[in-house]
Amino acid sequence: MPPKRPRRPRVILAFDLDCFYASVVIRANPALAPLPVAVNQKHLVVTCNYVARALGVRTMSRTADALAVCPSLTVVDGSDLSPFRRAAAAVRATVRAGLPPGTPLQWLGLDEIFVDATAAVAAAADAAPRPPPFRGHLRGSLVDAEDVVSALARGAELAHELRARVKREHGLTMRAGIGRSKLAAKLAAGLHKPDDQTTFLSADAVARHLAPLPPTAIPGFGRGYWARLSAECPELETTQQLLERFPRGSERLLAQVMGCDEKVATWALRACAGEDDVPVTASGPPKLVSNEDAMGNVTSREAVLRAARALGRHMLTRLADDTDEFGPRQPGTLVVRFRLTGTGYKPTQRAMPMPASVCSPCLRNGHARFEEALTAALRDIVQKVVDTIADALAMPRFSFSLLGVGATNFRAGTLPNAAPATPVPASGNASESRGSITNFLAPKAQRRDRSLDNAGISAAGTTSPRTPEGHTSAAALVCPICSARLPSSTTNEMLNAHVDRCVAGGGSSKSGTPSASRKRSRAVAGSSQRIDNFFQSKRHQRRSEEK
Ligand code: TTP
Ligand code: MG
Repeated sequence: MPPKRPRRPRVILAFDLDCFYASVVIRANPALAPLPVAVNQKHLVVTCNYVARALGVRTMSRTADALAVCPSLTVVDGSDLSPFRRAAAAVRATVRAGLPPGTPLQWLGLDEIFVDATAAVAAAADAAPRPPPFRGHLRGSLVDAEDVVSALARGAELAHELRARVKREHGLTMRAGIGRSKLAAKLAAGLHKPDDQTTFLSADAVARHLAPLPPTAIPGFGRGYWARLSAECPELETTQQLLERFPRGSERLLAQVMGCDEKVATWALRACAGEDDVPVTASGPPKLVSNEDAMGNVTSREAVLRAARALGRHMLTRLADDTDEFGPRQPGTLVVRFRLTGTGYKPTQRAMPMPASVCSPCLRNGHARFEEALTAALRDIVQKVVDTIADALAMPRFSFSLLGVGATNFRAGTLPNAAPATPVPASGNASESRGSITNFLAPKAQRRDRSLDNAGISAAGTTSPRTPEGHTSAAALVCPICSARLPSSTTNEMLNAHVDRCVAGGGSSKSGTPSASRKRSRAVAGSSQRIDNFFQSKRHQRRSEEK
């Protein structure tokens, strides 16, 4: 038997950019650096620099309150996320370039990156057996096995190099956490702010750090669970007390109390003890690129069209940026979401084949015909939006409180026969060409189904994404997101629910129903996948991504 290769110690790095949006704003205007600076979105301070923090400004406070606390605060509008998205992509590219090919890299939101550096560190050990001295702060004692300590020291060195590289190339600072798990690395990254790094040497050190803290200090331990737990066991305040009250073996009982799966309870107890084996799951390009605008009450056709144009432009520039980062891909489906004032919280959502102009190979940053292609694609998107909301626009009075467009159902590569950008007539704006808008979505019978009180996607949107415009088959009931063929007995309501699930899951399963695909992915990923989702602790992340 060949000798068993010793198991390599796991090394995980977590990076978090310092006061990210504020740093991007200050980089563009360095004169702001010594001043207190806050970034405002919808009357809230979504972040502020460390100068402002020292003067008492708090993230997620109302901007008016922040100004009361710190009258000299410079408030910058952060509603356009494009500069932040671009900065995040550039940082990701630099981190990726500083790692051996194939190193798993996962990002959460725009400014957090996890790296599984196990293989990179092992390769460094093969090349230079003497470990470097530790960089940054240490938590725990150096009593663990020598190979573990050396691997963590190499991980800390790698984190230091990557941070220096990002600072040099992009003028942005980030902090790092190093540990043997994502939990350890993530918690370590929060310990010394800004522009610094910390290593947790052992699970014990993580447990000791968590012991006096409430379980909600564990990334992913939701407040809902905590509320149920506290209601049942009001005496519990810390993770240590939780471990004493629910020792190993009482996972089922804890699951009952928290109202969760036993696997989640097992994960929670292990996390309290500083243990965690959730993998770093390599991130890929987003499955849904969408922009949405909660608009107050928009009552004029012109304002709706302006919003549609702005949203479409955002989506197209994001698609072009994604092409820079991930290579070309074709969005098969356009998703339009809207909400009429007074119709509840849930927006109506319709999906339809993406206009060919959006798949133009000219829609790449730096392409000579980019602007021309963008104009043509924008015109087509606005037409689709107008078509989708035509019933509302035709009413004597209407009021929209939300509008959104998104691209999904991506396929890799460029279309070999993708239509080149078509020239736009000088007078060809969407409002003027209303009469000529083709309702490619549906034959008449189906069009009737698209009444505005039908809160969701209509049967009209259920054609195959690759069906050429104007040649919709009424018989085909195919989900435009996951391409699943649906039984002819499927009602509109069932269809809406199906498409909602697909879009929410960024779904693009090649076949089968979303629930079948969910079951499949569950079988593959097991509980760790779901727990990994818990890791996305920042509530704002999804919001930022969907904006
Ligand atoms: P964070 O990493 O939470 O905060 P930060 O980078 O600003 O500061 P820190 O140095 O403590 O890491 O969030 C990253 C960015 O996400 C932040 O710069 C602004 C944005 N954001 C929102 O859009 N909404 C929110 O609710 C929060 C908290 C942040
Ligand atoms: Mg940050």
